[in-house]
Amino acid sequence: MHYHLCPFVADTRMTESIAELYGAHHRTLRTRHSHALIASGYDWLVIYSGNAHPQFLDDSLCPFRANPHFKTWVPLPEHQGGAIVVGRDAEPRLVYLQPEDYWHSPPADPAGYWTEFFDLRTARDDSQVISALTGLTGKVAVIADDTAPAEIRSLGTLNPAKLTDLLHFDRSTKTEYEVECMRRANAIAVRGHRAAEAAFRDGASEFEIHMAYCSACGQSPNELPYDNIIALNGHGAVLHYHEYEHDRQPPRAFLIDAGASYNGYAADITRTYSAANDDFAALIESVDRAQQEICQNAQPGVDYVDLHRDANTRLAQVLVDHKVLECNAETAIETGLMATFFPHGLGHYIGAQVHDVGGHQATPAGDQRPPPPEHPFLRLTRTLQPGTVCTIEPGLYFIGMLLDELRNTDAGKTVAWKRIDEFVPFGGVRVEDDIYVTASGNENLTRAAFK
Ligand SMILES: [Mn+2]
Repeated sequence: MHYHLCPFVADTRMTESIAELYGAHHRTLRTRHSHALIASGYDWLVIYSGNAHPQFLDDSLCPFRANPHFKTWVPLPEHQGGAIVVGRDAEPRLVYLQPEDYWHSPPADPAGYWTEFFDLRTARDDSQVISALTGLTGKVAVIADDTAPAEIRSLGTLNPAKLTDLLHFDRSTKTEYEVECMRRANAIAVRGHRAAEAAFRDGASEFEIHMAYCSACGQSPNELPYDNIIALNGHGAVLHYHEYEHDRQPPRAFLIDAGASYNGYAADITRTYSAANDDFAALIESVDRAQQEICQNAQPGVDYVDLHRDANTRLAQVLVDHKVLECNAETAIETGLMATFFPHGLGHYIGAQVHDVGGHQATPAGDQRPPPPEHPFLRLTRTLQPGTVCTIEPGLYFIGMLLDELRNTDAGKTVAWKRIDEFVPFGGVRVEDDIYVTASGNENLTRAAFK
């Protein structure tokens, strides 16, 4: 068996010009940053892109992902050592690090639709980056991680919450440019998902499926927004399964949680397949139907916590319908039984980060709305607003550790344990789409890409 390289070809449906959308995006960012600087009492903000962390006792580097604040300004998700300077009312400055180096290939000259929006300064080394950032008069804030040189971290107040809270709150409303980037990321990821399903049905190993996915997307594992979950059979019960087993197994079930990136924006998609037309296939179909109904209900003005509770009830009903539970759905909710089968949140914000910031942030000032105590893993507790992009990812799992805890409890008496034994070898089901909430409803970015 051999999986062919399938080069990524731009989709002709992607007609909307990213260049045109970028201009409006840039103006929105300038307005947001200007307001945030004034409200938090700063004159300037320095955003450092970051550097790859070195490996312990080695000169090799860990995979790099740029500061999300940096890549919302510029489509340079791999640019290291550079910075952006934003003022209250000045053209943003981009300090672009282009070292003279024969060990590594230096970044190409900055080019493209976005460059005209910046006062561009090229630096050849860290000291030139530092000089291009010094001499700012007034109060300076810096957004940087610990890979930034000390001279940059000390240019002003480091990561002041008053400023970052405002920016993080704003980021939950996506610009048209950002949504289009996520549409494209979804289109790329879907190519991978199709190739992965075909490889699964051919009996490929997890490792082979992973490689087929990356080839079809045209993205290396480091370019993907997160580590693929490629789980055959019982591995689907491990929520963050990150092994890629080389041995081929008789294909029974396949859970794949895999995304793609476009200009540093993420897609996050999960699908589950059964090899045969069996009870597990029917269970997948029921979860898929419930998931699509939940997606329909992800409307502006809807409290995401309510959406999660509703999902929990729908999933309980699926377990009743498939004769896994011998009680009704209401009882399953009351007794807390669902924490065994659906032990994670319904979803999260997505954008420049796969788990985007601000999911618990109730106000621009940074007040938090924690998840309800019975749903501690819920990453998003806000009311959906037009411009929000979030995931909807209900799941049902047969997790040995959690089932063992349930087995000898009162609630466990309402579980059909023989039925559980039948499903355990299949692992679990999760179905996940990315939803763009609009003023009038929503757009399912993932289902559109699969069409
Ligand atoms: Mn997700």
